[in-house]
Amino acid sequence: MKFSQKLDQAIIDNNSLLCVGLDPDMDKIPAGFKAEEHPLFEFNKAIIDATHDLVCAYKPNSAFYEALGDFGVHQLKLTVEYIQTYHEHCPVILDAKRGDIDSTNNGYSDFAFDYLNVDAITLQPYLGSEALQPFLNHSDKGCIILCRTSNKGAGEFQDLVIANEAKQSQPLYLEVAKQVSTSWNTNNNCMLVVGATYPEELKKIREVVPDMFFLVPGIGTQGGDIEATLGNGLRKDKSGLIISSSRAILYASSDEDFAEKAREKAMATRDEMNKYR
Ligand code: OMP
Repeated sequence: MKFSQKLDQAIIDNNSLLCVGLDPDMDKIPAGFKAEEHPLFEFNKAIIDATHDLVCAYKPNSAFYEALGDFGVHQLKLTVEYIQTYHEHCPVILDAKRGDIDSTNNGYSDFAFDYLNVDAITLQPYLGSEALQPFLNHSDKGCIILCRTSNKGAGEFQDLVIANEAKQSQPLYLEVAKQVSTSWNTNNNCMLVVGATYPEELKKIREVVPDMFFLVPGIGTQGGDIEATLGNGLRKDKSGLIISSSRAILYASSDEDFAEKAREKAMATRDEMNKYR
């Protein structure tokens, strides 16, 4: 099934726009896991089992697995396999923010789509659409392009005012939004990353891109506001957002009740989102 269909179905089935970020950190997971053969995987498994009926997607960030070398990457693979075997309805987004010249991107896309078999990947747009073709050509997979990121320094380049081909001036992030939503999206498989920490920018992007899905990280630990995110980012059909939270859910408790508390936090977050839909 195409990523976009799987996503739409999960949103309906679980009545949820919440994506749980699977960013496990050996220093933060409960101490009991450290003796396990696959500690990150076992922790993820408990989180997935506790939340699979509350989410529209899972988003493992590759960094947390790569940090541990092949030991970590193996557990990323086990995590994706687990979701696809036991909770097949949940799409998996690999957060890797890849982007290089096209021949190198072949390697990155083989890793994500053939080896891991994820449904979507995050990408950075700096090298342009020509370079990203190895990802964009996968019409069944989601290509989620950084547009306005959630970090404090996001504006350093993204806010620079540039003149486009028609000699109109606008911030770089809006030009990215326009280009991705039109010329990059010939396979109808592109989405944008827009941080919840910048609701005004989110509103502007939604104005120029009324139909596209946005992946919105930054609620929870980074302080993004759920009401403003929904108010400024929802599409007319009350969908169009994948709102992601990692630490606030994964580490809702550091004790033995961590999975129960993660479920409570995920449910409260999903329900708060639905209040504003
Ligand atoms: P929490 O702050 O713990 O919810 O984690 C946020 C997750 O979203 C991390 O995996 C980040 O790498 C990712 N992220 C951002 O925080 N900001 C962005 O602008 C983009 C992403 C992302 O692409 O998901």
